[in-house]
Amino acid sequence: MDKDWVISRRTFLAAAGGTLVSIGLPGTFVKLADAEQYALAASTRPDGRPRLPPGQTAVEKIRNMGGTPGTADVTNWKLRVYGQVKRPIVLSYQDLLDLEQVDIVCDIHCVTGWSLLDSRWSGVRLKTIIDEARPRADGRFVIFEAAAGFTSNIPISDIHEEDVILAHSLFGEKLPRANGAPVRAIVPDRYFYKSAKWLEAVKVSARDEPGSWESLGYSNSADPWTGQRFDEKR
Ligand SMILES: Nc1nc2c(c(=O)[nH]1)N[C@H]1C(S)=C(S)[C@@H](COP(=O)(O)O)O[C@H]1N2
Ligand SMILES: [Mo]
Repeated sequence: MDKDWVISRRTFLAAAGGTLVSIGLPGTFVKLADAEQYALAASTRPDGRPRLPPGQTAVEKIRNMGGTPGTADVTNWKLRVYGQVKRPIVLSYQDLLDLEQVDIVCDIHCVTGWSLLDSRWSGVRLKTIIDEARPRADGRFVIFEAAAGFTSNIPISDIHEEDVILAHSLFGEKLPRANGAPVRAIVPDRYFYKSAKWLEAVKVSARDEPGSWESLGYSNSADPWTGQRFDEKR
């Protein structure tokens, strides 16, 4: 097992203080060479923030962090868009493919300390889908609802980010089941626990509804650049 990973994982668990469940499964990951890590940490994004947020290590491949999958059959899959909307809709997988498709290249950051830079996802902008349902003025949050009751929450203003999408493919191939097939959310600039896999519904809500990990104490804003992985006890 990689030495840095062992250390960062131990630090992470210590920070969790035993009151929190750790996100993800123990295991190894292949990190980039040290020289590359330092170069990445020193480089900046167009918005001026460092490419590698504090405490993150860049890895070569996406990890499978577990969770409970939903249906494996795309013909059975449905996406419900409801809540504070004027026109609730239910989309089939084909409906999703018939909407405007986008390809994005982004960095993802898991709260356990790994980042996958330059990952390429394909799908539909979340904004495209929410616009179809015509959100009401008091709809201020988006709640992702996934298989087995998993949820996560983001402010509705995030939908204006071009790279917040519902993805069906990773690096040009259909998503592996473990990584959320048929469809998952991708919210690049927040810790990866916001990016619900095996998505089943998108709810527009007037109030914030902390999701599965957020309710356990993981940061509700989930901004990787603050380095703050947990919120003070709410
Ligand atoms: N439905 C569902 N989505 C989920 C999770 C989960 O347990 N269930 N885990 C989250 C967490 S903590 C992370 S880090 C990412 C992991 O995605 P990956 O397994 O594709 O790396 O999925 C997020 N989405
Ligand atoms: Mo995570």
